[in-house]
Amino acid sequence: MSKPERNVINFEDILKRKEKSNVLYLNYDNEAFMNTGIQESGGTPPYANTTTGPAGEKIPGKIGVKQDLVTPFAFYGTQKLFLATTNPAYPADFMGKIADALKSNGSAFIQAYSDCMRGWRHDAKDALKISKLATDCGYWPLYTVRVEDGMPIFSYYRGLDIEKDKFVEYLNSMGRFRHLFKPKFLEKSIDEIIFYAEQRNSKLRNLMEKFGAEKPIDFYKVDRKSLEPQQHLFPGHGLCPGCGAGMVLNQMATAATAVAGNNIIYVNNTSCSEVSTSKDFVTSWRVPWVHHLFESGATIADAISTTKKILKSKGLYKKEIPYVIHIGGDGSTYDIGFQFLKAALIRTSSFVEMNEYLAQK
Ligand SMILES: Cc1ncc(C[n+]2csc(CCOP(=O)(O)OP(=O)(O)O)c2C)c(N)n1
Repeated sequence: MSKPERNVINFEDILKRKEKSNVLYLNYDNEAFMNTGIQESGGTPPYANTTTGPAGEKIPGKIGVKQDLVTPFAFYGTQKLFLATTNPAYPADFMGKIADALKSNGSAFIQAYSDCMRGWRHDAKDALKISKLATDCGYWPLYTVRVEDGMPIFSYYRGLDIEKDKFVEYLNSMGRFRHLFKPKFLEKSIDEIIFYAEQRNSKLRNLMEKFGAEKPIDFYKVDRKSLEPQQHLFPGHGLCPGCGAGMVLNQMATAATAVAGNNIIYVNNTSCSEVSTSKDFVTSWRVPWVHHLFESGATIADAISTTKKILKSKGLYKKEIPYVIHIGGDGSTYDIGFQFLKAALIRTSSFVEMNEYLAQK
């Protein structure tokens, strides 16, 4: 079989594109409702220990699967959509995808792996090592779906192969899975977690075969030394040391600064990223930022973007339409805010695009 071809995407070339997203919805997935005390969410992996699904004699942690959030969005019939998974341990891929998403018409949804040393129970210094292992062992594959004229096109960067030794090392590196290793080695439970990841990856491979891009491997080329430091957040924040959400926000803002300068508005659901950047009425944000409800931030992001376009089409708004990024944790994305997110995503990647007055031209 011939080697799959690489689609090399230069960061500089993305910046030159005329296209522009309506809203980029960014989920940072730390796999539980963290800021309220590590409660299980739809993003929690099987057998992980949380405060609402505590591992003990009765149950071995979460009973249930980690839901697939990204691929179903490809089949809602939207017209123009950019979907991707990212991991801040792979910054070129991460920042390339943020820029690509912001510079694609329609809307975008990105799900970012987001380590949580407190909730996952490991030392802060291990955050990056664990994040990298997540993709390298096949737990967190990095892939992209570009919906063009209603049809999904799948591509990937890495992480589609399960490496069993690395997978076991990954699980063993976090206290949330310690009960699978001590006092007894629960091989069957560990194998089950790996089996669910294998199933998910095999579904992805099938989708790539059916709906694959001509050059299936996306490779973002980013000259990181030439990138300006991000301008959207002040250095101070109240996140935990080594917090994955901090890495996510930093890389997101670096790419977004390169694309948008300061012409950007952020909407932030209640979450760690929100409470830690708006402490005691002092905001860490240097650009317009709106905190909205846990459930309805996505609707607000859509409303801001669409309202600006309506005003512009009526000649009542003279400036350039701002970029809009909506940020939510997994609790608000998988669970409580899901219906709002789904509806906003479909509106901004279908109805807005089908409206000749509002579509990005
Ligand atoms: C409807 C509703 N239910 C519960 C809450 C309380 N609450 C605020 S943030 C939060 C957890 C958020 O979890 P997640 O979205 O995963 O973000 P993280 O804290 O992990 O960053 C909860 C339960 C709320 N604000 N609104």
